[in-house]
Amino acid sequence: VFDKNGDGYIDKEEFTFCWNHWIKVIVRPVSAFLIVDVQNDFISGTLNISKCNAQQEGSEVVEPINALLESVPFDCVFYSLDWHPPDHVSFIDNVHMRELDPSSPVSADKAQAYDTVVFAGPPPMRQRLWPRHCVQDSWGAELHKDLKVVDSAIKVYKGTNPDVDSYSVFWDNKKLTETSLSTQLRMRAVTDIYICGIAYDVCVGATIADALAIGYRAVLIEDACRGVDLADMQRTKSTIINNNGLIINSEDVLAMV
Ligand code: VGL
Ligand code: ZN
Repeated sequence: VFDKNGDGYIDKEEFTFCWNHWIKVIVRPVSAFLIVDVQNDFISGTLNISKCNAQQEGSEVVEPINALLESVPFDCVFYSLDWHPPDHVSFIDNVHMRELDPSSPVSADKAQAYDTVVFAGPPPMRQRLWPRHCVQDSWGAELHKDLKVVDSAIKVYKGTNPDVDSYSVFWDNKKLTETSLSTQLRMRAVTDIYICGIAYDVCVGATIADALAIGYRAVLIEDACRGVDLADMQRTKSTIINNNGLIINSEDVLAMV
């Protein structure tokens, strides 16, 4: 690599040139673009993240995601959907359906949305409670109407087990069951996963953590993410960096084309 300024760094233009004409040819990366949970309930429905602590506007992810889908030749494109049955364990209005463990910090009668409780085991299970959201086949579970869905889209449904929540698109929170994602990625020999969507500090964060643990080159497209809680988003970012994930913006991906 050239380092034409002689300062020990190569600039973005040089890197893009090297990547396209040389590095990519040798390394032969296979890319997947994974768009996490860009669903109505998180944007303008029952779990509207603009009403949460970070007060972020979920619909703002649509524009950068559509721009990437239009210009970047990803080898495959995945859309995950939070897809809960009506009796799902994460819904605040279902908290009386299951027994709580004595160690639960809040009782069922006092529990409110966004509290964390502990359900009885074995083993006891910590669970954050959310408003009822993304119920299977409801409007709230649909992808945002302006999100481009490519012809080759591969949809991955998660959170379908009533008794276990599922933040990562790879695994449920107890690691009992894998979604179809890993098999699909292996079938296509994917090496690099570009991840974005909602919520940065919940499902996006859990998914990129699993991708890195499995050994993928994982890239978070930060300007195409919106989150629930600013402190949690900062923690998610640090975890990604500490585990050798990359954090970039959509314009950086567009500049690689
Ligand atoms: C999510 C809370 C509950 C997410 C899903 O997609 O980030 N957050 N269920
Ligand atoms: Zn959910």
